[in-house]
Amino acid sequence: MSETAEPRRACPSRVLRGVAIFEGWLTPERQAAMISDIRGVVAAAPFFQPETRFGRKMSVRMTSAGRCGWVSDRRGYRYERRHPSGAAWPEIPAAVLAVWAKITGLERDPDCCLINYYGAGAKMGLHQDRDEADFRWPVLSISLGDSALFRIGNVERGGKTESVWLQSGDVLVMGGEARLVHHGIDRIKMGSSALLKDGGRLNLTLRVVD
Ligand SMILES: O=C(O)CCC(=O)C(=O)O
Ligand SMILES: [Mn+2]
Repeated sequence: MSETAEPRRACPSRVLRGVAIFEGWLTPERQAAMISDIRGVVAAAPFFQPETRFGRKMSVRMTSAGRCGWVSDRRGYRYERRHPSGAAWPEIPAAVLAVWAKITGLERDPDCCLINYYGAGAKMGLHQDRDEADFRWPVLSISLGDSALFRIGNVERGGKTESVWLQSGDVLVMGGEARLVHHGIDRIKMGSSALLKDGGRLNLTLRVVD
């Protein structure tokens, strides 16, 4: 029997501009269990509303789990070892790490699970994820709750873009050639899912940071 060094990765149901989408990866039961895990994280590390370096409030609310968390304020974007309250970030829930391991096939766990909450009117402009040290590691994101219109551009700035609706339970991976692709969330279809009691969307973004 031959051994291969290639990790065993799962197969996406759709690939758009190199971005792999695993539609309906999480069953409704696993989504509900994950929401309760995330409630535990948020109880220890409450959501905060980040500001850009120019002092503009972002429309999403954020918190993190893991060895470090992503923050943004007038000092700029960066990873920090502690929540703005000074508390350590809670651990990344095991069920979230299991999605990373199964889909990426990697043995190394991510350092950060950024948790974004989108309420009515929240969105995220086109950007690249580039605050990490090594872009050979993929970025994996999980969608929970109301559907979101995800826009995918190019690695370079500008050019044509394409959009896809992400539904609750979908998982998306930006890796390889698509690791530095520009992406953003244009809008949320409020009320499209009953998963979150008060509506809106949670996005969990897993990254290896250093
Ligand atoms: O909400 C999403 O699906 C994307 C979030 C994102 O791109 C980020 O936090 O960097
Ligand atoms: Mn991003």
